[in-house]
Amino acid sequence: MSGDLHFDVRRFEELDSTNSYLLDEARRGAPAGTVALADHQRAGRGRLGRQWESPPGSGLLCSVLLRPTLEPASLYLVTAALALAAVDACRDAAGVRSGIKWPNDLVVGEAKVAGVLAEADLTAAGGPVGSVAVVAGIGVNVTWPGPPGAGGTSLAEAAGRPVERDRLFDALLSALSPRVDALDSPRGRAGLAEELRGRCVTLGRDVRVELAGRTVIGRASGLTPDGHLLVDAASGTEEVAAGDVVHLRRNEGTGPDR
Ligand code: BT5
Repeated sequence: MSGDLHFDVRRFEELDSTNSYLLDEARRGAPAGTVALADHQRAGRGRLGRQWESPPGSGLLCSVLLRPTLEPASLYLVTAALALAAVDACRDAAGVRSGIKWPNDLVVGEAKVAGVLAEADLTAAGGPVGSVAVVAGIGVNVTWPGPPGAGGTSLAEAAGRPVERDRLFDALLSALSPRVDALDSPRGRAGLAEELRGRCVTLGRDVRVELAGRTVIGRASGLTPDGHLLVDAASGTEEVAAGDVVHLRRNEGTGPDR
């Protein structure tokens, strides 16, 4: 992908999911930079078949098709690029300070204000040789704080004032553009990884991670070059490739303060 990515924005009142729409378009050869924006999704999705809920008009729901030349181990940087752009956009368009909760949430304090879902299609042709089609989607709660019990918040709630969705969207694309360019060079990727470390609020926290069949509790101490979370547990350092993380309060599940 070259340094002059052009965003072609397609706006919809309703789609099943902006991610599934763009994955279909990717298979038909749509170019990098194609963007889908929807007021409402009938079947917005999160990771592992979970749902992303957002009443019509209440959130920013969009996805971007990228075709970076990346090793599979670096694909997490696509999620990082969009999440980092969203942190900037929340600051620039709403004055809200957010951070990235590993692996794919934007949080304000402990409350989830957005979620990112990047999906690759290794078979979709149409990009440069060696490139992979990746659809990166984000749902940002603008006026609705998310489903009851999910621990979410909205940008308007966090800002204490109304937030314009279009302004947020423009800020997101502006902040995304240089990070998309960064994906294609080793130096750019190193920069993104570094930036992610700086914005990842999970690092340094005591966490509980639910894995298939077991729970890891310890202090999140770092990210590996392929984006896995390192957790210093009583039994040694664990490398977590994927999972749901809970940030623990002090004294909750890890014994005395360290
Ligand atoms: C995510 O998944 O957080 C990724 C969400 C990505 C959504 C965008 S919207 C545009 C694009 N098109 C799509 O179809 N998807 C992307 P995960 O980490 O699995 O979190 C999902 C969980 O978050 C759910 O199981 C709920 O508990 C919770 N949740 C659902 N809707 C929420 C909301 N609006 N605010 C806060 N939490 C929510």
